[in-house]
Formats: sequence, C-alpha cells, structure tokens
Amino acid sequence: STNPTLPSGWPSANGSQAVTSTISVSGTLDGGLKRYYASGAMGDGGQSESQDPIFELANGATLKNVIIGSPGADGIYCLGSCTLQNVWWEDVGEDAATLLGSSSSQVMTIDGGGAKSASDKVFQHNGPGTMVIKNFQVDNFGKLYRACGNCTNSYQRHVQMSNIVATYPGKALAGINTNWGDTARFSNITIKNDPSHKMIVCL
Ligand code: ADA
Ligand code: CA
Ligand code: CA
Ligand code: CA
Repeated sequence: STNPTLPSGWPSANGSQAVTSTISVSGTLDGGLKRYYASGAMGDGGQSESQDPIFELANGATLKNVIIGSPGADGIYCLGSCTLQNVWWEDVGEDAATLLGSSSSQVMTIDGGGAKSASDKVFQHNGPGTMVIKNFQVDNFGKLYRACGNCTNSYQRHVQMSNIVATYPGKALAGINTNWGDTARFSNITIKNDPSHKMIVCL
C-alpha cells in the first residue's frame, strides 16, 4: 500500500538537459519537470567527493519541479536557507543535496519529491541549522540524512522528517552526532519491504 498523505509517484520528464557547469539559482527556478543531468567534467555520480553540484542555491532560493537524472554528480548545494519543492533524483550521485552555509537559524526545506539509488547518503548536512524533509519518498539508499560526522566545525544540526515513505533496502533514516547536540524528530514514517526490520530510524 502507499501512504495516502504523499502526492503521486514518480513523474515523467518533460525533456532533458545536459549540465556542463553548475547552475546558480537565486530567487525561484521552476524547472517544469525537466530532467537535468551532469555532463563533461562535473562528475560521474559515483562516490568521489570531488564532484560539482548541478544546482547551487543562494540563501533564500527555491528550486522546484526538477528531475535530477544520471549522472547526478554532487546533486544540489544550498548556501543558506532554501527550499526544494517537488525535486526528484532518479539515481542519486555522490549525494542528492547538501546544506552548507554558516547561520544557526538557516533552514533547508525539502517538500515533496523523492530519491532512488543512493549508494550512501541522500541529504548531507554540513553547515549548522535545520533540515526539514517532508512528503518525501526514498527507495534503495544508505542514509536518508546525515549530519556531517567529520566536518572541521562542530555545529549543532537538526533534522525534522514527516510524511516519509522509505522502501528497503535502506540502512538508516538519519545519522546524527549527539555529542555535538544534534537532534532528529520523526513523524508519520512508513517503512516498506523490510519484513526483518533491518532499517534503522536513527543512529
Ligand atoms: C563525506 C565526508 C564529509 C563531506 C561529505 C559531503 O561524508 O566525510 O567530510 O565531504 O562527504 O559533503 O559529501
Ligand atoms: Ca560525501
Ligand atoms: Ca546512485
Ligand atoms: Ca557530497
């Protein structure tokens, strides 16, 4: 069964665009459900940490109605507060999106959309602040969220997940550093295809 609180499933793409250098977004970019994928020297979507993001969002930016295709390179960066609305990753690259920035009050909101085939992390939280993930589906992944475990700072990081459908295989919904004061809150989480209860909610 599917969670009735989630919007409908995977969209079909409205055309495709090869991206050869990072697209900077300030204000709002509505992709109209176009598929964007990395090309050239951006990165192959494997686990190398030296890949470029396909989109980089300025503080206050919104990216919506976008499909990130394969290769996904290093996904999407947010340099401060930002919103990703109805963004879909067909084959997560090194990771899907990263919150950078330096303000403890910044909030990255992921509302709607989904991600598939993440060898390791989906959402990576390196700066301080809060990541809100809601109305989201994830399928075949390592961790849906990871608060950076080895960044040179020791920021407090917070995550709030609600209305999530996570389909096994998947290792964990969240990995946090309680020694740095990180917190994770969960509501209305549905885990599918995991009869042996192997998926961990928070580690
Ligand atoms: C790994 C790495 C971190 C950071 C992160 C990322 O987790 O250990 O230092 O680089 O990837 O931002 O992708
Ligand atoms: Ca990484
Ligand atoms: Ca992948
Ligand atoms: Ca990364």
